[in-house]
Amino acid sequence: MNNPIIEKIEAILVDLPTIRPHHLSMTVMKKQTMVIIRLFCSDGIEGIGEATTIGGLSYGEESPESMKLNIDTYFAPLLVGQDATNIHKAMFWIEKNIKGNRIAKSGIETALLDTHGKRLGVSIGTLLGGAITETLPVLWTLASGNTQQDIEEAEHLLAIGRHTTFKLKIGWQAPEISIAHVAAIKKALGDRAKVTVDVNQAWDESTAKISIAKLQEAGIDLIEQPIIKENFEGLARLTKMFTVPIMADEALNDSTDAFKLAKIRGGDVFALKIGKSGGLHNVLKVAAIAEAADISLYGGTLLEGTIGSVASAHAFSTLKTMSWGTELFGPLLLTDDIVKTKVAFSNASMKIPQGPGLGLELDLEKLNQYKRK
Ligand code: MUC
Ligand code: MG
Repeated sequence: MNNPIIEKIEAILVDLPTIRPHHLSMTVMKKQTMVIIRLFCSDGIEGIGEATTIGGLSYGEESPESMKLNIDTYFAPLLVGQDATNIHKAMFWIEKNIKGNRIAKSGIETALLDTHGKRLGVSIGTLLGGAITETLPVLWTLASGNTQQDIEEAEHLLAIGRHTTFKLKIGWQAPEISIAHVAAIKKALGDRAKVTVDVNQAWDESTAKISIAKLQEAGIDLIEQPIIKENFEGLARLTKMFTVPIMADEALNDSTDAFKLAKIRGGDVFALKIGKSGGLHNVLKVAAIAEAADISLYGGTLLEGTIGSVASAHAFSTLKTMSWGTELFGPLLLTDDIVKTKVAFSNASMKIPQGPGLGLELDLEKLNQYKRK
């Protein structure tokens, strides 16, 4: 019997507004652009995937527009006609012929896993060997750009029990202003919430030394990517210098980075992201290196919508321990969704859909409404 083949791949740019401006050190987001992938197979099964980055080209080397162009021009011709049931073989073929483009690769792998899960009637977590959990802790990022508004947002989310950990995006203002902002929020929330910060590479190493000391003093729980991603040794020096844990985010993409960082302990915690690593299988390789080096795990996001967030959740659900929880709140930052049943967030966690594949269904009307014309 012949296995079903991949017949067609579509990459669709979808623009969804955010619920409020989201301030990061490199950009202010007022909308998110997702690349939604539809992968059609000869047995009539369609799989979906998502390739999403932050702020056009301000976060990394792939933009939504470049991902669509590269999927249409390079990925699709390589995949059409290939066995739709052999994900490792399809991804090996892509890897052999396409350099970089890890976020696009992650979206494609997600769509392949979704089709195969639907075909076999099992979730992606099951396809990956089995999920250890059906829920994951999820924090919320406070990034309105205004200290008082952030406090009010956190108070509201604490009151309704949706989140108990808050990540603050800093580094877009002078260090002393950023630190005063963080200290004010931590003081207001006290022991009722954990507070972490993400500097998104904004400081040089000497600024980081002075500033992290103050953040540690203010009771901050975790410091994410304080310095430029290339400075692995600096990350190792900061990790050694402070009690407050340091997390590698932009410095860490695939398992090669993970190995280099683990060898010098560049970070106490690794931020896992399927997009950074080039897919679900690859992110689990990063996790394996972290586990071997006794480096803690954190489930990161590139602010994907529901499809990318659920794909990440399926991968993370197969890990033994995610000590620092996840930040898979992307769908909650958007004003609307393009899937029929939204994912449930409550008690500071996400309930991972358990249906076949991703466990999601595209809402074609919504897709059409938000699709870039
Ligand atoms: C990042 O750098 O971690 C995660 C949460 C958020 O607000 O931005 C992202 C990206
Ligand atoms: Mg980060």
